[in-house]
Amino acid sequence: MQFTKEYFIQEFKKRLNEGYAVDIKQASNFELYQTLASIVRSGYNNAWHQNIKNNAREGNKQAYYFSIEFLPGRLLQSNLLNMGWYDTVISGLKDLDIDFYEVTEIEKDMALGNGGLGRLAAAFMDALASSGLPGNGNGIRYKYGLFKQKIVDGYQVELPNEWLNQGNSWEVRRDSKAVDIHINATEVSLLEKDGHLVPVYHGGKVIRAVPYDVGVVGFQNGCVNNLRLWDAEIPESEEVNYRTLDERRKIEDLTSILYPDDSTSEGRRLRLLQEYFFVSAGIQSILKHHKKAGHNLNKLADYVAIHINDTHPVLCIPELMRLLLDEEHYGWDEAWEITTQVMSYTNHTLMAEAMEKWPIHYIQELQPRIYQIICEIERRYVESLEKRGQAELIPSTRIIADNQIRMVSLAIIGSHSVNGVAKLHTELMKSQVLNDFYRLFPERFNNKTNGITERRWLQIANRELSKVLDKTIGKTWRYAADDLEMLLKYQDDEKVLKEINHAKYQNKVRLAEHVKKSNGLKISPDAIFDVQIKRLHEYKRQLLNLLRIIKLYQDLKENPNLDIQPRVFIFGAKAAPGYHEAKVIIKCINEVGNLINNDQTIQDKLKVVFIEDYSVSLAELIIPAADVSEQISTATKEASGTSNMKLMLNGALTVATLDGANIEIKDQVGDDNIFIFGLTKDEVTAHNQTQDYCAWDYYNNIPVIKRVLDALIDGSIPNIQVEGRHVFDLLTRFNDQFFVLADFEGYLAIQEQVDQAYRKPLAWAKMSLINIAKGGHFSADKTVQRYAKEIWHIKPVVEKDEAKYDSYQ
Ligand code: CR1
Repeated sequence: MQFTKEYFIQEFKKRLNEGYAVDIKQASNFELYQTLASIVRSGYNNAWHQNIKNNAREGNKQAYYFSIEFLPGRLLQSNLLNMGWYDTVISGLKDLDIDFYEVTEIEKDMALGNGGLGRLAAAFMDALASSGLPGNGNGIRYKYGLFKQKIVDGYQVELPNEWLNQGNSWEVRRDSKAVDIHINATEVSLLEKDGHLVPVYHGGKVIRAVPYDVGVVGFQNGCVNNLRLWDAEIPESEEVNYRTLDERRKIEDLTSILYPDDSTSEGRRLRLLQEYFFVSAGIQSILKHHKKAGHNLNKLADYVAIHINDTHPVLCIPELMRLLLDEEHYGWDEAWEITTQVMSYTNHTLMAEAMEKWPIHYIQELQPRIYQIICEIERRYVESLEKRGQAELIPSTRIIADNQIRMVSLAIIGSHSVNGVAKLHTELMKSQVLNDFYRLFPERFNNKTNGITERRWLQIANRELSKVLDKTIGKTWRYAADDLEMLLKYQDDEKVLKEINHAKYQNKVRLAEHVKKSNGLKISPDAIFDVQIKRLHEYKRQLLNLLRIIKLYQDLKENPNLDIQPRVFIFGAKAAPGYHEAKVIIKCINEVGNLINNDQTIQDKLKVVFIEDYSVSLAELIIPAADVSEQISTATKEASGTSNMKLMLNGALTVATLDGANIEIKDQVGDDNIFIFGLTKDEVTAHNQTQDYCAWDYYNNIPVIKRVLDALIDGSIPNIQVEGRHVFDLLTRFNDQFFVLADFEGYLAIQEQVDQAYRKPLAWAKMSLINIAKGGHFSADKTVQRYAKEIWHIKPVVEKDEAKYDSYQ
């Protein structure tokens, strides 16, 4: 049946009454939201079901993306958009006198991720379905997503994010697909059974993993894939083994919180248990499915590709080996062959402290059999290098060293593909950090530059700009992102440039309204909106931004009539709760903000806004309103970045170091349409090698630096006696590990250019237009298509066919 407005209205009224016994006038936004979500679900359930059946029937090879984080944000709007129902629903609700956007605000963000890594995983889910590719997610259904951030007296306070309190409209619990997981055995012995040696686990516990599936709706193609998130429960048969409340709570805790740290492995034992839990559940369920479909496990790689997203799911490798050896009775060599053909791995960071290493005894306690298997992988690996005459590479690449398991080594040794997430990152991986592995297995290494869900970031987040695009270049860009390039023809068209500026202005008004409500601060949409939104990390250098703000403030105090463009500095950033320096920086940003925002003498030329609890939904509000995008990490440190891509796509101009994907953005837009500054990777590498960097020299020899740093400790910024000193010390006594001072003057100079450029609205709009036009380059659709072709060897199974979601009844 056609999904028409009339049909929608009738169905909406009917379901609202059936569900809540109210009519539209009485209904709360929550009831309206639930009703709408139920209609949407019914609209794709059939396609979802069919998709699962088709894949099984046709024996399509499928990819399984294992990730400890998924950060989809809200799903209502993107599902509607992808189903092609968006306009019909909005106009139907309007007829019923319901404000659609108010209803969407009810939905809680699905925030099961920390930052870029989790958001990328969610983008890939959308892109796989939208490309008609059979690709599924496998992760954890955390009861609390990423913590809720409050700013109290300038400090970050972490509160639980109870996103599941009112249920999740998009999930389906699938009891029949539950699997059991054995942990904490004290001993494993081998017994002969039916002519095979099988391991017998002594002691320990069994946990039941229950999947909650979320349908991932492709963009107007009828393809609905599966995101499977696991919850932990105590199986009935095991109740007696959990005698105390404490023991029961341990199982609840297992899927309770997402570790709020995307760069170091926190929480230790529980975190490792989470890793094994979702890996074992996922692999068991894949094998079950494979066998049920009647396929031989020898051919697993013809049907299944398993992707290890960063090292958190690396236990996939020994777990698959365990199942093949112990349950399926394969010999080692065959099992290893199957495993390495199936597995592939993405590295997301080269920061040494973020490379996961687990103490041997943690793994032994968790699952002794897994430990045995890792030891055997290690033994054979070492032996093979000795045989190849490459024994000198053993110490740096082996899996077990210093009583620890190195997860990166296990990932590379057990996979057929290892990729980085931007050209520079892959190059650094090959030439520096993982060079020894590269020498051993050059054919495994490849690059897959990250991408973004452009539909969400333009069509949903930036409706103002979308309208301008429709009017100017037609609507094909809505499904073919490369068509945005058609905009280039209009780069000197004054009318279009003005419309682009006007759209930006409206988005700024919207953000200003939010800031008024959330921060009680009035900001002017005429000012430059200068945005840095990302996790708070020293290498991302929010501090560099802050020092510049202090500098401008000092200049204005000296000369209140200084001719500068008014600027609003907007920050959104969460710090890992255990990351002291990051929290100190948040406090300093907020106190500098308090000082500046309340100082009448500077005539509103500067404002500093820290938007608390940065999230995907807030990003959708902030990004369309940004004029300037701050991408200022120390060269070599940011693997890729993805906010850089979202911001350029929305017409913000990038102030950037030559780091991560910034380089590829520069290659797209050309040197004239981006503001580049700072040390290059070679300069940073040289400093690190020669250890010649001396932060004190910058402080002592460059007056502007001395003046800014002194402000941190001389009381001129109130309420940061401790924090200001801490930052001062980081930048001087501890020798400024991230070269903030080295890049400071270059940063000031480039910001001066930004200030000048902003004075010419049409020239600015032209640069902005070029960024928008080139934004299509970073579509996640294209990125996953490359993974599909070059790593997973999967093919699209669904062609574009809008009508498929209309089989609505
Ligand atoms: C990187 O820091 C990258 C994302 C997604 C992050 C960021 O530059 O864009 O991954 N890495 O690839 C990360 O979270 C644990 O590592």
